Amino acid sequence: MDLPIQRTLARVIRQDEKEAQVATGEFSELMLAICYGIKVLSQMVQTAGFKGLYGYTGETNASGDKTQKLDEESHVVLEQVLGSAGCFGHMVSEERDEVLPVTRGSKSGKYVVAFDPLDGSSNIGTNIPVGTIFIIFKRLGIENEFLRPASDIVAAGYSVYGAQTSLVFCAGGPVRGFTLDTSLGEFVMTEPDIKAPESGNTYSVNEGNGWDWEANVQSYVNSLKTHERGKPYSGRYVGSLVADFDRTLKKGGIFMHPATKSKPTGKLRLLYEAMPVSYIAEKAGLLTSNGKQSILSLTPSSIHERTGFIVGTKKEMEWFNQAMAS
Ligand code: AHM
Ligand code: MG
Repeated sequence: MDLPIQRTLARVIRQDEKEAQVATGEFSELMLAICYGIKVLSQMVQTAGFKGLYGYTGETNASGDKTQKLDEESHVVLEQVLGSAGCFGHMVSEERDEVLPVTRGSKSGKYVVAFDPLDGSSNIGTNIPVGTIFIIFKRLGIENEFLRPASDIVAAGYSVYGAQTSLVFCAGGPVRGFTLDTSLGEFVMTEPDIKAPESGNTYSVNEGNGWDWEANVQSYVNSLKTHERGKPYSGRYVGSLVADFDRTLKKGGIFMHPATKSKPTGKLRLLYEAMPVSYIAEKAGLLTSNGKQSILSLTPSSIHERTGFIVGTKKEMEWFNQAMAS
């Protein structure tokens, strides 16, 4: 019997930190705190139906979306778990307008974290995957702690609460994939070094917005659905970034949530949605874009800034970039 103690999350994180020769133990603490929060959220998502956690709170969040009870509860869990971990000096959440100071920790945290506590809100209550996204920077003690270039990212990751709870993260080294063993409450590494394929056969976009796309986006998507580029692509769209991204990472193809004529700044949030998944994407060999340039070449100018977001395997992204240039 293969008992995977060497592949439990705590072991992998500590080993990675040792190998990176920056072993202060602090980074391990921080990742373990995030993973604990993700386990709590996984349990919460699974039991939300009979705990009365579906429905709206009556409030609107920083991005102008109607807040659902599960969005709010997920924020509260992460604020509490990460705030008391002692690693984080400040936090940003999709569910709060302002940067959150951390007052609970006993030490002054050396890192800052931004997160989308529950991504895919429109799918809550329908048994379709949702997830959590996070991005971590070193704390500099400057005023705009979160308006930083991608070169400052220390780690980023996301979880998917679906048929299984999975966690994918990268802390500068390989992109690691873990699966939650619910019987033990332990994340076990199932993919030590995720590498995206070079191409795929699915395209993923909310076609309900097609009327509002720029002409070059329209003709690019049409080209994937016809024989123009070979065999027509299959459509796959979940409507939860974490799930659509996870499929693109592992099976290839292209996912798009482009800016539109009526929403030229796009929908997804740069700091805690597009940037963290782009960090993982580019480490695993995918390419990203906001429609003009790569996501990792952008620096957020405000914490809730929106962006068009396109990510995909090399072949499909080269075609996309050619279509945008024409
Ligand atoms: P959320 O953070 O409020 O859940 O919004 C982000 C979500 C993403 O998960 C997903 O890619 C996108 O919104 C779907 O948008 P749409 O419903 O417009 O297709
Ligand atoms: Mg989101």
